Amino acid sequence: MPGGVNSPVRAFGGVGGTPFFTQRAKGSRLWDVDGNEYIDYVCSWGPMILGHAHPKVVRAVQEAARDGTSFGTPNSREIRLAQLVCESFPSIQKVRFVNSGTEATMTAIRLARAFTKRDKIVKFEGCYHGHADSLLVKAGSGTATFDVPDSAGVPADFARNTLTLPLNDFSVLDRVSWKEIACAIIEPIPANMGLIPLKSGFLQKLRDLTQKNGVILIFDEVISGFRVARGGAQELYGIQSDLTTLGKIIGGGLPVGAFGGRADIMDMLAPNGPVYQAGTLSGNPVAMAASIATLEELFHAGTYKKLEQSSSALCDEMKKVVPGQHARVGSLFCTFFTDREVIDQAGAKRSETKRYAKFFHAMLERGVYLAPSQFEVGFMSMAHTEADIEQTLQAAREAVKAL
Ligand code: KE4
Repeated sequence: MPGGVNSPVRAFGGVGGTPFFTQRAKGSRLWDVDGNEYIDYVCSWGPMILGHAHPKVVRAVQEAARDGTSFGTPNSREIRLAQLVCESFPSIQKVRFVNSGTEATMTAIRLARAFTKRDKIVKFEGCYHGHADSLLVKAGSGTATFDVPDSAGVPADFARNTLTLPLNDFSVLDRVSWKEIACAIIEPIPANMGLIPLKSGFLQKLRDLTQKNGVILIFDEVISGFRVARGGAQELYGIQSDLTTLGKIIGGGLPVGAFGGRADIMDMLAPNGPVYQAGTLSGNPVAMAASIATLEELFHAGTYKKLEQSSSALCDEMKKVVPGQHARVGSLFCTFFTDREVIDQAGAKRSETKRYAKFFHAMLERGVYLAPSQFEVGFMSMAHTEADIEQTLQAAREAVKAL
């Protein structure tokens, strides 16, 4: 396997050293094949908001698997999950399930291009939306310029249709020829360059400009969906997108992505309309069972309040212990190892990633697993206890002293 991994960030390239191999996980803990135990703040990059191996999820998966793991036909669990998604996100009138966040964003863009008959799309520097070709591009000079591929193998004329704008820059938004743009896709809570909340008013301005110019607004809520609120960032900020992409939590640890939104756009999708999209394992009963069990457990009253309490308990103390720029939105958090405010990717890149790497390893040695990259975020789960938080803070005090 190239790099010994099936996803690059797992190779510890951002922090150095050799990654541990996980043997099993339960609640807030991971155990590696050498028997080391860690408090886990990566939570499989977001999905494990209930904690690992939640009994209700495991039981749901076991029961579903006994009746067959994939039919390739409609099944009732798909309907139940679709109801849960549409009840959670008022902007989602129709939804389709896929197997990853990448499939979701890739298809949402195809739909927007078909609906508007425009080819150009807008994304924002530092926002990551999976590895579809149109989205693996980066800004030219940091203003609204046509872009260059960010990965080998992406044809230049692919990137030419993607405009990347700097985040939190209001004036650049006014310089875009929006009438040529099919869609703007954004993480409403940017969490792929560390955590950089949008400046107040930025999202509303983007909503207004896209509304006025017939541009489809896509909220990529693969991380924020079901994380910061039942209805994601659109519930938190009271701003609705035309299309929404979901992933991670929605699968409860199994491969599920989703995209949905306005019925007039979604009805362009095959078999109803001319936009093709398909998937052998989309909506398979075992993944659907994990999703339904996860969301039904997550939607119990008091869940988001508890997540908020444990996240603030950890982060309010971490601020006092670890020097740096601390950011938190709900149960998403991150510390930039820099003394300057971070409002965009350039600012994030000024962080001292070598110091972050030393802190990461000092915490790992003390049984705490943080994201193995300064440009990722931490995730709190319902399974993290006060004892976990106290152990984490004690490890941080020792790590800072050691460094
Ligand atoms: P997946 O294809 O990895 O399921 O989802 C892609 C994606 C889409 N949108 C957002 C906002 C995302 O954060 C992601 C995936 N996130 C990465 C890193 N945060 C997952 C970890 C990995 O790539 O291994």
